[in-house]
Parts: sequence; structure tokens; C-alpha cells
Amino acid sequence: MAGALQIGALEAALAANGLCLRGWVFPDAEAAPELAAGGAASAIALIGHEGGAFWRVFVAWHQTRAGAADPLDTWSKAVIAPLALRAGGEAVFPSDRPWHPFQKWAMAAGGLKPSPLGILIDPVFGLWHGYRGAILFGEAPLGVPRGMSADDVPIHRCDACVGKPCLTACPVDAFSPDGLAVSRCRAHLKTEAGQNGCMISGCMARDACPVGREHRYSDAQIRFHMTAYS
Ligand code: B12
Ligand code: SF4
Ligand code: SF4
Repeated sequence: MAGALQIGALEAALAANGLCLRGWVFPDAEAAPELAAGGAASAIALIGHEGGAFWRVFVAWHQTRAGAADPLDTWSKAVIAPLALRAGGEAVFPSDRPWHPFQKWAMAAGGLKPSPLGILIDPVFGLWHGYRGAILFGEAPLGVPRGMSADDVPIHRCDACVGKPCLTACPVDAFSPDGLAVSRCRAHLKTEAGQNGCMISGCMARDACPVGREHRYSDAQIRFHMTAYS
């Protein structure tokens, strides 16, 4: 049952934190996540960020909590969990195990597809977007759109990408059709070249993509994510 917080108000509260509702998923019974309160979710609101919109809000929060472990995950929980409660749902997070299939949800919610790098590509924001949480509802709140019309299904930008520069930009050739060779990438990041390259200016493969470049994260945000990943 939906709580007091209506969807429009939820969207406004997320926007105040640089976050947004990235879409809705209505899972089949066999793929429906279980609710802590019992039963299974019939609707999932996917929450994320488009570009680095949340960064300034997060940095202001972090300045008052120096030394917090996993600060971005902690901030995401501090923002999203109370909103989920007020909306009558349960919050789940991409960093919590067992991992919920956030990328599968994003594909179902927004028609996104994986880039050759594994990260999903958005037609507008390119590779510069991510997910900060989701709200599971036992019963879909009123007024939730039940799906995309054929006109809303985005064109997959990678299909039309000539040369696919993302695949040739990595200095250690860490991407193959099998995916990212994580250990090769991480080994490079420990070298002097990696410390002065990808660790400072970000993953060169991600940076080579021409889609949504105006939404590229700030240098500070990129360094934060690289440090967390390496
Ligand atoms: C484990 C993990 C990793 C592992 C990947 C290990 C591996 N080879 O699978 C490591 C630590 C290497 C990793 C790295 C990164 N990750 Co990661 N990762 C995850 C995590 C926590 C779980 C993935 C998973 O297994 N899910 C379980 C399955 C059941 O879910 P699924 O949706 O069906 O799974 C899909 C993904 O696993 C995907 N996939 C498979 N192999 C790989 C490899 C990579 C590198 C990625 C990104 C995805 C991916 O395909 C699956 C089928 O659709 C997710 C969050 C989440 N809960 O999903 C983030 C997530 C996939 N990661 C994400 C990101 C952004 C990254 C980084 C770019 C982080 C950064 N530095 O900014 C790097 C990539 C580094 C690079 N050089 O490209 C984002 C992707 C957003 C998007 N636009 O698609 C997610 C969703 C987290 C988030 N908060 O948004 N990641
Ligand atoms: S460079 Fe081309 S193929 Fe690679 S992620 Fe961007 S659009 Fe897709
Ligand atoms: S971070 Fe650097 S080494 Fe790792 S995959 Fe990206 S370009 Fe390659």
C-alpha cells in the first residue's frame, strides 16, 4: 500500500538531492524480489543520477562526516531509506549483498542496453549515470506508468557508433568480448602510468565515448569513483 508520500513529492525530494526516478520495473513473479515485510514486490522504482547532479549535495554531507566508511553508499542510504518509508515501500541498494540486479532493472525500466564496456549506455547521458537505490513496493503506487510506448524505447547509441573508440582507448587492453579483465585493469592502476593516468583522469575507455560528454562527472567525482574501484 502506498504511503503518504506521493510519487510527485518523491521525485521532488530526490531532485533536491541531485537524484531522480530512473524508471519503474514490474517484475514477473519468479523475478520479484522478496519484501522484508513479507510477500514479493510488484513494482520497483529505480533511483539514480543523471550526470554528476548529486555530487555537490554529497560533498556537503561528506564534509560533516569525515572518515565515514563507504561514504557514498552511506549517503545514499541516508537519503533514500526515509523516502522509501514515507512512500510506503522498502529501500534496497546496489552495494548490498546479495546484489540485486540493478542493471537488469535499468534495462527493463528504461530500455537501456549494455555498452561494450559492460556499463549501460543512456541515449542522453551516455556512460555518465548510475544507480543509488531502489524502492520495492508490494503494490504499485497510483499513477505509475505501466511501461514505455514504442516511441519511447531509446535507440541504442552503440549500434550506430562508428569505430567504437571505447574499445581501443584502454592502455592495457583490458576489455574483450568476455568483459573487463578486472585484475589487468587494477594492476595497471597501481603502476606509475596508471597513478598518473586513469587514477587522475578516469577510465580512458569510458572517457573515449562521445555520447553525453556534457554530462561527464567532475574531475573530483571521477577521482572519488576511481579510488573506490581500485
Ligand atoms: C560487482 C560489481 C562490479 C565489479 C565487476 C565484477 C564483474 N566482472 O562482474 C567491479 C568491482 C569490477 C565493478 C567495476 C565497476 N563498476 Co560495478 N558493479 C558491481 C555490482 C555491485 C554488482 C554487479 C552484479 O554482479 N550484479 C548482480 C547481477 C545479478 O545483476 P545484473 O544487473 O543482472 O548483472 C549485470 C552486471 O553484472 C553486468 N556486468 C557483467 N560484467 C560486468 C562488468 C562491469 C565492469 C560492469 C560495470 C557490469 C558488468 O551484466 C550483468 C547482466 O546484465 C553492481 C551493482 C549491482 N547491484 O548490480 C555495480 C555496477 C554494475 N557497477 C557500476 C559501475 C559504474 C562500475 C565502474 C565504472 C565504477 C567506477 N569506477 O566508476 C567500474 C567499472 C570499471 C571499468 N574500468 O570499467 C554501475 C553501472 C552503472 C551503469 N551505467 O550501468 C553499477 C550498476 C553500480 C551503480 N551504483 O550504479 N563493478
Ligand atoms: S564509444 Fe561507441 S560503442 Fe563505445 S560506449 Fe560509446 S557509443 Fe557505445
Ligand atoms: S581504468 Fe584504465 S586500465 Fe582500467 S579499464 Fe579503464 S582505461 Fe583500462
